[in-house]
Amino acid sequence: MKVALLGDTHGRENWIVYALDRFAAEGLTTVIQVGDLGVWPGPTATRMWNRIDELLTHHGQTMMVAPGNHEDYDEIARLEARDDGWLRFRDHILLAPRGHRTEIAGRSLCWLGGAASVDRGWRLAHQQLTGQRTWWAGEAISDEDVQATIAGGPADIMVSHEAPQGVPSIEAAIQGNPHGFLPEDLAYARENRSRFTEAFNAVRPKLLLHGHYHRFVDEVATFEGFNTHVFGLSQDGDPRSLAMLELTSLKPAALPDRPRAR
Ligand SMILES: [Mn+2]
Repeated sequence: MKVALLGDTHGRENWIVYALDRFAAEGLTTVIQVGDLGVWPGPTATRMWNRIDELLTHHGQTMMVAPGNHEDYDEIARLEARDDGWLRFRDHILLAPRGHRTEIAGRSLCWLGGAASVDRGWRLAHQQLTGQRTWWAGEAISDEDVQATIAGGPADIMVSHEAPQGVPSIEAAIQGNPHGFLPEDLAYARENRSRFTEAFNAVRPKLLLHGHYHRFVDEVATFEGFNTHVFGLSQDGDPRSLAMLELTSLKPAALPDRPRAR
C-alpha cells in the first residue's frame, strides 16, 4: 500500500489543493502530513479548512497530521478525541495527540507532533505591536508527551514535526545561528529538541517522517545503537514537500511527473 506524504503547508490553500489533486491523480487516499498544517484562529481559516475537507471528501482522502509549532493549540486542546484516539479537526482531517499509535497496512506508526519556535520572541513582539497572535505555548513537547511516547515502545515509522539531534544535514543547516535568533529562544528550541530526541531514541523507528526545517532531508543516520532513514519534507511551494511512501518497502519516493491539474 502506498500513502501520500505532505510537508509543512502553513495554511496555504492553493498549495494544499494542488497537493491533494496530485495525490488523487496517483490514487493515494491516505495523506500523512508532518505539521505546520495551519490550524489558525478566525473565520477565514475555518472556512478554508471546511473547503479543504470537502475536497478530501471528493477525493475519498483522509489526512492524518502530526501538528507542528505554528498551530493554534488552544483550538487543538478543544478538539474531541474519537474512540480511536484521533483528534477530529474535520471529518477527513485528523490530528494526532502526542505519542499516538496507529497501524497502517501492517506497519506500526508513532506520532509525536510539536516543536519549539526558534523565533518565539519575535512572534511575541509582533503580537504586542499588532494584536495578532502567532505563538502558542502548547507547541512545546512536554515531559508527559515524552513519557507517553516512550511507554508505547518501538515503531516501524515515526511521524513528527521535529527531528532528533544527530542528523548531519540538519545539524549543518542550523549551525551558527545565521538568522540571529535570540539566545533564550535558541536555548528553548535546543531543550525541546533534546526532549524530542529522548522520545525518538525509545521509538527507534526504521523511518522518520518530519517537517519543520523547510528543507528536504533524505539520509540514513546512526543514533544510539540503531539506524533510521530520516526523510524530511520541504514546505509549501517546493515540490520536495510532496512524496509517497510504499509501506511494504518503507521507501519514500517522489511523485511521478505529471502536468499540473488545476
Ligand atoms: Mn513550518
